[in-house]
Amino acid sequence: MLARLRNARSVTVLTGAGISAESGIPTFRDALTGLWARYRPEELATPEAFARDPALVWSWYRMRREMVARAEPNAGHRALVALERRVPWFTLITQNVDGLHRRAGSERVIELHGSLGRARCSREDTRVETWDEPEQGPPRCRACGALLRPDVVWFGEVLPAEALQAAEAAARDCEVFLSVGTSNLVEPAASLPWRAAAAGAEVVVINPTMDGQRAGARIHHLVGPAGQVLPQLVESAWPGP
Ligand code: BV8
Repeated sequence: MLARLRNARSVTVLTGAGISAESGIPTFRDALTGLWARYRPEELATPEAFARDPALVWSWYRMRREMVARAEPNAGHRALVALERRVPWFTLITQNVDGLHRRAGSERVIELHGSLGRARCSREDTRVETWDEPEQGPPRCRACGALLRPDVVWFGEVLPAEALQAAEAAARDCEVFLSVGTSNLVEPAASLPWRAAAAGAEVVVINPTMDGQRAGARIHHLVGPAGQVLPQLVESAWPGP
């Protein structure tokens, strides 16, 4: 498999919550703990949940934002920064909203599902980078007074068209596609690896478990945590100077 990857010049990577697991961020489907134990993420990450109880949904995102602020990128994030600097055509597509790829130094990042670090007006859709955190419930838009909401894509919401088109093109046009730390359950991101394989790319799936992962021609599985497997793979297939 390595021979086919060695020195490939166009690489696309898709990451999911698993790449941040070794930074101490629970994955999306890890059972929520503490006061969140009684909720399922799919129930909270929806426009209906925010309409029903904006204070509850906003405090879930505030808790996650505070958790991410205490976390650091790990060796898996850093290996992708090194890879970006070693191949001429590189695209990193992430489903994650924790911003750890950019904090690690990745530049060409497509945030398919938005970012915890930003908010947007629930009426005007204008993006907001900073806000005064109220004691209770979401802050309000300084321009129109409507509630601010997290700048993420909820279940049932369409993905930003430009980001999705760029991600689909990067899956179609690459020689190698790495799928790292995702259960591949959430569409339309979940189809990207198989679109790459159908277009002729070598696909490498990196995950400690291969439950639910597809097999097939040109699809290779590397079983293990991203923080260990990714640095080894990058150094073997795209050795540094
Ligand atoms: C849409 C932001 C049009 C919010 C998220 C087609 C078929 C079926 C369903 C649908 C479909 N089209 C649309 C849907 C509905 C829905 C969907 O896919 N539902 C699923 C549950 C079936 N999709 C949508 O609604 C999307 N919108 O398509 O609009 C439309 C709308 C309605 C109907 C039709 C069309 C919007 C989806 C975006 C949702 N927002 N996040 C927030 O974060 O709060 S998705 C959320 O799940 C996160 O972003 C997360 O990244 C993502 C995917 O989860 P994973 O990242 O894979 O995380 P998970 O916990 O599942 O897995 C972790 C993996 O890591 C595991 O495999 C584990 O083994 C591994 N791991 C653990 N440790 C490590 C590790 N790997 C490596 N190293 C380790 N150390």
